[in-house]
Amino acid sequence: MAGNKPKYRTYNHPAGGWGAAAATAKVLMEQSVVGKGSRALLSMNQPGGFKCPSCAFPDATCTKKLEFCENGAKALAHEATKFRVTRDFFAQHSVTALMDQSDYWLEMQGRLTEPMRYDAVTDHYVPVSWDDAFALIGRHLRALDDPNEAEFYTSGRTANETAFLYSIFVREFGTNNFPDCSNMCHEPTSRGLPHSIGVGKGTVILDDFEHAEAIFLIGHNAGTNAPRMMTPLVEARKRGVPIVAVNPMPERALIKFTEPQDIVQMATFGATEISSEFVHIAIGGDLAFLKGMMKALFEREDAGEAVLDQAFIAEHTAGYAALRDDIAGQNWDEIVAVSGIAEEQIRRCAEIYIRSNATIICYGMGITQHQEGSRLVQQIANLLLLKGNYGRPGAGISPIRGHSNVQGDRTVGIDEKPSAAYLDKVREVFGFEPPRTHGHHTVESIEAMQAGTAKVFIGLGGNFVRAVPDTDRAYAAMRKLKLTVGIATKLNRGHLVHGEDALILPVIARSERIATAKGEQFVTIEDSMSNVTASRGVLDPASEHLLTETEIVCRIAMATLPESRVDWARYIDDYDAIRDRIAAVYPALYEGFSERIKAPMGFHLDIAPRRRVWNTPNGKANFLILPGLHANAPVADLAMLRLATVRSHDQFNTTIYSYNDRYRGVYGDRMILFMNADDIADRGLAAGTKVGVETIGGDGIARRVEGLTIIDYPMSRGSVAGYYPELNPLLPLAFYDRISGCPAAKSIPVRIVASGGAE
Ligand SMILES: Nc1nc2c(c(=O)[nH]1)N[C@H]1C(S)=C(S)[C@@H](COP(=O)(O)OP(=O)(O)OC[C@H]3O[C@@H](n4cnc5c(=O)[nH]c(N)nc54)[C@H](O)[C@@H]3O)O[C@H]1N2
Ligand SMILES: Nc1nc2c(c(=O)[nH]1)N[C@H]1C(S)=C(S)[C@@H](COP(=O)(O)OP(=O)(O)OC[C@H]3O[C@@H](n4cnc5c(=O)[nH]c(N)nc54)[C@H](O)[C@@H]3O)O[C@H]1N2
Ligand SMILES: [Mo]
Repeated sequence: MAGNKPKYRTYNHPAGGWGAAAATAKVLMEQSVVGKGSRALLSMNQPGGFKCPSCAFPDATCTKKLEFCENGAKALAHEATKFRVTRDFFAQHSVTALMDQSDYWLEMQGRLTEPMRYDAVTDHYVPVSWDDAFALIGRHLRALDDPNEAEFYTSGRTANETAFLYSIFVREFGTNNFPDCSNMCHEPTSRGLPHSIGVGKGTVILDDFEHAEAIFLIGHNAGTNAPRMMTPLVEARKRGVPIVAVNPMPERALIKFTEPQDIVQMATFGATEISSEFVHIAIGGDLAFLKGMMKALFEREDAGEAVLDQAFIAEHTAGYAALRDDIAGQNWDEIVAVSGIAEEQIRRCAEIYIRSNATIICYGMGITQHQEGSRLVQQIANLLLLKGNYGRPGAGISPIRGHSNVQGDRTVGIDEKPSAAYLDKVREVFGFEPPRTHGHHTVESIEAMQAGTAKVFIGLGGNFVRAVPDTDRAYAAMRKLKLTVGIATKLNRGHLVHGEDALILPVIARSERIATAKGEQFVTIEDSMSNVTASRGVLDPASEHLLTETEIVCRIAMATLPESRVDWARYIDDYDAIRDRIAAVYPALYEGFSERIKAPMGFHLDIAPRRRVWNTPNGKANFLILPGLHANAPVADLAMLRLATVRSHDQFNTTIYSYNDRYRGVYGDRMILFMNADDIADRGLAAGTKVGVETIGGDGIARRVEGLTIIDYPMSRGSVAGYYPELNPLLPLAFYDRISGCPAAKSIPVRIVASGGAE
């Protein structure tokens, strides 16, 4: 535990401001990189520099002043840290002993420095040469009866060049098993939206925020998870643009924000009010809320007002009548009961939407991580279609993605369900026959491990076992494997919950220089708004023994496929050659890649709906229906609460930077249950009490987390929240969206139990 006695208090200040500046200075000091880190920060998101390793929100360099982001600085400081995990460290600590340490402690040990192999006799990781490590992987993979017995995970920090080669290697090896962090994240966007508008990506660009007349923020916490987004939001508010925030937690930055860049605001302790309308939704209530808004629109249209864009609907869409019938079948009482929002407020939100000629709807994990995540995303698409909010400045749908290159990885081939057209292209460009049967997403890969049909797991970045649902069962599944490989910058739990053989392969990080026989190389990434930009590290690698992710992928391929058709050795050194292959496989998007990437701001990938072109089977944008008002299976249990697992202000996914969550007023503790005062009182409980939480899973498996301190917090009624990944043991693996495979990490039905046992 990081220090002092836990404290919980209300945070009354605006988000951002001096608190953010102080937090940045603190993290640079903690990681002992004040000089180095500050210099590197000056190159972050600047032309000729590297892209921030934190979130995927675009930046507006060149046109705007230096962007300041506290959480980008934390990600960088932890990457540039002076601390090191060496062979001596592994000699000192057995794997069993390391398992007893917290995720925070593991992270704080610093950067991995050389390849390590698990030695079962001593239960320690021991040094291994790179050649031996690759040979071991090659041996395991070649020994499999079927290539589908291997699972190839990718986390979204991997750059386009590496991800592309990885996807080619895995397909030449013979499988489409690509569990991916995106499977747990914005997969409902990638799989749900194409049915609606023909593309699984957002349709807005940063400029659109300057033309929007209304902005909706549904189920995401921008101040913490996409802080650079606060700049366009503050600017929009200053122009008087209404902002509607829909969230079960009144997140601080959605209420009030001080821009650290704004010298006057900083000096005067001023702040901008962010949301003009805060919709305190019940967890899982968004479907009812969205349908309520649509109902209000239809009622006004029926009353003779021209609130919908009928010309757009007639020319561009299909399914309007069916949507209208579905919405007509919902009644206001139920909409109010399920959403937890008064009819009057829903109508007010509809009014904001009606008056706006250009609306952007942004959304995050509060929408996607439900059992019907994909179809929820489609309801947002419906609402926008009703007023023609595509292909017009200031309007569109804007998923706020997670990892900095999670969208790019998908674009360049990390896809367990590849299209036939893409596979044909791979065959044409590389000359091998890629497998046609679809592979595993994240949940299916765990099922395969449980069933014993998966034997090898390779993790290109990330912390798979900590990120997935049903922690206890995931650990057991992982331990059945013959080989686990973690390609990583930092030690994490995924390296400790391992197979019979295990390797840790340390890599050069985003902020570090890549020098090859062909000179200095750069990589590219695609942000949340489909901009492709170059990223050039500026720091020296954390250790002389590190390899680039690209070299690791190429050498695994060379060790596994001696007869390969692909010129792996060439790609180790020459990233332009990789980009040429990307352009050959994706000519429509990436034609002339190596030239176009030379522009200081990179280039934008075509998003057809911006031109009102719909790449759907019927050539139209489609209104799609999710019947009823519930995006989750209903549960008949009066004691039930709906749980959302969320990120604190001091973590990056499974990486814990500290035990504080400043904007929510929590210091020194992560074993927390945020709960509404009335829900606490109803159960005869009190704030500060330690309780257990148990999932109402319906499958006879007891899932329980003990020792959570109740915090009296302005949650919506019936909704509770706590931190990811500590609460992942409560998430049943079977609760996932069937369209996308995305596990539900929100809206988990739970009940409170006295710590230690009975109700
Ligand atoms: N600093 C930092 N930045 C990050 C990350 C990080 O961990 N740290 N992670 C990155 C990644 S991979 C991702 S995917 C993004 C995640 O960014 P977010 O999408 O903001 O993710 P969460 O922290 O899960 O927060 C979800 C929000 O949804 C709300 N919510 C919960 N349930 C519901 C619901 O039923 N309805 C509605 N309307 N809202 C709900 C919660 O109160 C919370 O405000 O951030 C990325 N950026
Ligand atoms: N309960 C619950 N579970 C969730 C979520 C939730 O909201 N609630 N969110 C889900 C979401 S949105 C996501 S995206 C996943 C995240 O799942 P992952 O992407 O698997 O997890 P991370 O914590 O981002 O991975 C951190 C590790 O990545 C490695 N790493 C960091 N930088 C690099 C690099 O440059 N190269 C390489 N090779 N490795 C690097 C480090 O070793 C670090 O320990 O978790 C999901 N799980
Ligand atoms: Mo994510």
